[in-house]
Amino acid sequence: MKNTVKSEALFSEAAEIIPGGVNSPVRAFKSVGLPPRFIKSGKGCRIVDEDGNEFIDYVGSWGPLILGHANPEVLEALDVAMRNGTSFGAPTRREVEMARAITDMVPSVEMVRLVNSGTEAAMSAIRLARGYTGRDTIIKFSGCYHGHSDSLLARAGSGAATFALPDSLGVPGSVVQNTVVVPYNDLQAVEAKANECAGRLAAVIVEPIAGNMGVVPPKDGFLQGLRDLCTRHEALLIFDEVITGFRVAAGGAQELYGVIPDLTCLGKVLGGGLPVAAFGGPRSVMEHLAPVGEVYQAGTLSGNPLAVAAGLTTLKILRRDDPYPELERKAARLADGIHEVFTEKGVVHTVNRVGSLLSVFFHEGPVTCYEEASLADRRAFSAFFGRMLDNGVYLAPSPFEAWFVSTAHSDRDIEATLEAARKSL
Ligand code: KE4
Repeated sequence: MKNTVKSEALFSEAAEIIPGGVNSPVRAFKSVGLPPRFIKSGKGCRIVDEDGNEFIDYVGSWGPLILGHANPEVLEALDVAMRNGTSFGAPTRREVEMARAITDMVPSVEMVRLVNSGTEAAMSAIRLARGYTGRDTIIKFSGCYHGHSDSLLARAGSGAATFALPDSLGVPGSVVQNTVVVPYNDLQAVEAKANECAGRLAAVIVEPIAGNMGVVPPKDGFLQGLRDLCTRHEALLIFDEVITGFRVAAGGAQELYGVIPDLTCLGKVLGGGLPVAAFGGPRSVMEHLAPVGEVYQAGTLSGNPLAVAAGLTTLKILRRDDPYPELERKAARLADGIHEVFTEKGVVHTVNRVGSLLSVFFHEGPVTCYEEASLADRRAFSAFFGRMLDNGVYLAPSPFEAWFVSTAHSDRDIEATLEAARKSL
């Protein structure tokens, strides 16, 4: 058991003045039943907590740090940018460069609007889709998370009911009655609901590779099926690529699978660890946004010069170095090694992986939707998580999250992780 004195003292002080002691619930380690570690610093693929414990980090700020912590080029870009001021509330050259980089890299994006979080990106994309189509109903998938805007905090309604139920207190039933929730990877279910909503369907929003129920890849034909369905219904297909964008390929899942959505939400890697997110698509749709069109959306710090400097440098490095083959090789080694160790120890498990995104389920599998992911053994996961922490590996503190491999994870780090897994099991 590592020394956690300072983290625990900070946690009890924080809990008096910040709800749950954290500024985002998943950080509280509630689902693993441990006090969270307060992180002091990060460098490369490693982080150090307030008690001086060092960990190999697979959270990477929940996805943004594809280049690892404190990447020297990103820090240099921030240093230069901040000396010219931190924010103007006016257009800047760098925002044009960022928009150009996004439209060059993401196949479906001709025009893009920067925002500050994935929540804003998804919320705004939904409003744009409703404004563009003049329709209200949206379809989302159980186990997919698109941030915490009201109409997306919805869970499947009971039985055959078409409308969804709120997935949080404070969300009026009236708001989510235009949201339909269906199981991921179930094309028949989507077809049936879409036919029920015919003429009222504004959009289908999907994580093209699910990352919020653990990693769940799309079944063959699922994404293309959604594409065809939306075209038939004259509804917009929205890919929430906040996790997958620039992560599984330079052009995200839409490049990897060759399926073109109408709108794309981006974030995480886009900001390189600072708050940048975005949504974009064809000019014909995006021009419905204020101040050109009638769909309102705004943000004081959208396109912030420091955040954009970090994000733009991250994108430039990804385009210059093309790290994807290396990320694939290292993440494959990690996934295969985990499979070997779990099999050696006789522990029931399934490993799902796409590129440098992976998850381990304490479940025999296959895991193709939330209903299956939720059958995994949470106690076993919690025990494994705690032992890995003791053995110097910092995993996402939830069985419904992804492990992220970065360019900063060396082969030695991967082997050390596998050794830690062997000891932990
Ligand atoms: P943010 O508002 O947290 O920046 O992004 C929301 C969001 C949108 N879309 C997808 C696919 C996402 O994964 C997220 C946020 N992901 C969570 C965990 N996977 C971030 C961690 C947290 O909530 O603290």
